[in-house]
Amino acid sequence: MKLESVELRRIRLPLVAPFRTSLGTVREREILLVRVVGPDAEGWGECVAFVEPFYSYEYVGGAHDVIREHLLPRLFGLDDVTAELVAPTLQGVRGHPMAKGALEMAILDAELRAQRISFGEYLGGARTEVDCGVSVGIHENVDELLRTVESYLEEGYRRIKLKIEPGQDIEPVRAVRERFGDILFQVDANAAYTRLDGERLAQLDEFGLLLIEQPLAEEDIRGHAELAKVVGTPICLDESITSARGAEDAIAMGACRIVNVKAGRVGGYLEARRVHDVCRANDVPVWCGGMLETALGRAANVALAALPNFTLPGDTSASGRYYAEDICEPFVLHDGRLAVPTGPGLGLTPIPEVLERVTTSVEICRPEA
Ligand code: OSB
Ligand code: MG
Repeated sequence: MKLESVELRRIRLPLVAPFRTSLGTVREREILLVRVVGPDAEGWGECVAFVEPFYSYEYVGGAHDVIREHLLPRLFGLDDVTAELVAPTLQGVRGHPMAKGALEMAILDAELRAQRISFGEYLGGARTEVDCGVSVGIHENVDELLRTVESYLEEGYRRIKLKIEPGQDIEPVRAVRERFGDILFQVDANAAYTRLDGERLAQLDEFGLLLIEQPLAEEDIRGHAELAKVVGTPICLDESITSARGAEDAIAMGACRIVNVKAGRVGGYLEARRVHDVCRANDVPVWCGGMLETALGRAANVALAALPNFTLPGDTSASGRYYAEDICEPFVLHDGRLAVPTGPGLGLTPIPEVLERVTTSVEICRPEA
């Protein structure tokens, strides 16, 4: 496909409730959407960067800028752009995986729509629906936390993940475990601990957690390997895993026994599938992470989560966990699961009236004449 134009659209969506992590609190999402247009197909991508560079160095304004100034000129130069060509073509631009991943997603959507193949089929999905967990923010007050968790369990979520940080860890975990018994339960620290916190984190062992996600800094692979010697709960990496090769190395060094896969973090769904593949070859289970996506990004995540080595429930929650009104037909939980879309490409597109209402800016980019 020759790219004719690319629309960079910014939208703003309030979250149904503030989401507090050790990195900060998110109250609303400002999201960059990408629409690519070719001669006989168009496709949509969602950039998972947040408005502030708090999860990684990427942020929505920077992603928008690097796409316009550095990534699109390279893609406009190709006579026949395919999703497979995006990463190799953009290799000369260092970093910016979320920006690159959004473009690859849009191009893959356009390509698969034209071929009438779904994301799930293309990626190699092994199931028609996926088990869903939910990520629960840090709550100041244990009673409120228990009420939040209870309502998610009543909705049918199959796994609870609790955000933790030093001082907001042992007691909330104990309270949830005591109240709700034998549920699938894990925690995510978003790099809030240091190498000196081994003893504190080992105190979580008695609660039978599935995993501890990203306790230490993104760069600290060795620290995670050291931690794994004193903490019995399996360590899972999120921020640290930025490529399939990095995943292979982290596993070889004993830094993680489980991997959280987020396509945006590794530069797109094709690299995400490679992360899945190397983990599978190493008998390391993976699960699908989330970045508070709209239904657009969620559709791709749910397709990814259908691959065979996604054996743990993901942060693939229903639309209603995030947004009162989603930009596409919402994902609804059935018996703790979401259905993998079956239509061509992502299988859904934004609802025009809703999209217009939440849009804050639109920029159209075209190849130079
Ligand atoms: O670390 O997984 C994370 C949200 C924003 C940034 C980072 C993370 C998260 C979540 C929420 O945990 C996952 C979701 O429900 O989309
Ligand atoms: Mg995480």
